[in-house]
Amino acid sequence: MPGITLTRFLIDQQYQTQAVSSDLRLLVEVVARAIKAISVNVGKGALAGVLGEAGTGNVQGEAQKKLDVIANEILLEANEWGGHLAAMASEEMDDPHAIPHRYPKGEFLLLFDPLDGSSNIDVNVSVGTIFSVLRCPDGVSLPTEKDFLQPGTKQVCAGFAVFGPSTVLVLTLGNGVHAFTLDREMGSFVLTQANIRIPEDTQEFAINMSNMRFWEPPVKRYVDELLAGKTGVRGKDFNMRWVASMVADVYRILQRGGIFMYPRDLKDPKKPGRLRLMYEANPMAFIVEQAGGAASTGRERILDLQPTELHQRVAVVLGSKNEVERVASYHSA
Ligand code: AFP
Repeated sequence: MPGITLTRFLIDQQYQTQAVSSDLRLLVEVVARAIKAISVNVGKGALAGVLGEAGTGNVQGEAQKKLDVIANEILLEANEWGGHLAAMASEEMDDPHAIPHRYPKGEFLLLFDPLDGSSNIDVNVSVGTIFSVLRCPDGVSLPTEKDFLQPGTKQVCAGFAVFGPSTVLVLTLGNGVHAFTLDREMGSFVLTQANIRIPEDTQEFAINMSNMRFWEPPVKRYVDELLAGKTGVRGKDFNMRWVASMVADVYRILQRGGIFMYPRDLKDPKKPGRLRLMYEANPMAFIVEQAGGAASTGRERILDLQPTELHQRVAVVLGSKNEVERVASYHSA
């Protein structure tokens, strides 16, 4: 029995729920096709000369990798002619990308981190793509930055791809989280997990320990308790993972539970965190909550935040519900 392809799944969703319009279905199909193209480029690695620096910088002031630029271009080109978008925004671009006048426009705003985990590209560790979908405000034909500044609760769809041993697309349309694995021979994504649930408890945490001296006291307390293991107040041992590709850490948490933390730290007091709210934290928070987990800054629910800037950063604590709630309780203690 052939597996259910992404196309079949989306058509089923469209007829079963009103949440998936034909334009939203088209959007997901187009993004999935772009993700396949990015996967091909990532998979070629050194053979295609796509490793290393691009020699340019992005709005974050970070040196861009060649694959950052390639992935960004693939997503822009794939999405600008289909008539499903009003505009796009990317980690790699200062300002929103308007749909060229020669193309029809649609009702959605697409935001993405085209290649998450760039620092892992040259060492052949899993990287990925993260995307978020909002509705364009009514009556806005030329969206500007302010039209993107909607809280995460307004997302109609979110997803990410992990380019690992297999290429997996994780998707939520607001009614559960589902994973699709790329069948490279057929060239199609096939449903491999439906209605993923994150265990409410865990014994695995993910954080960049090298920042320990910069953490705020509630985070320091929480991690010290994990490290104390069964000899401490938690009464059980914990394991640690840190891939430095959020897509890989979140995918693992969807599979077996865990807590991922990139908390506010004092390394750069001007920055409230490292990760970007609009195209990293919000889509991942939507997915994690849809899978029964929780996503907080430590002080408030990520999805409730009212954005003030397109590229603003935020502290992130997400994953197994009971652990995220414990961290939040330490912040309010
Ligand atoms: P890059 O895309 O610049 O590699 O950043 C990846 C990331 O945004 C996220 O995917 C990781 O969880 C986190 O940063 C890794 O941060 P550190 O390099 O400080 O560990």
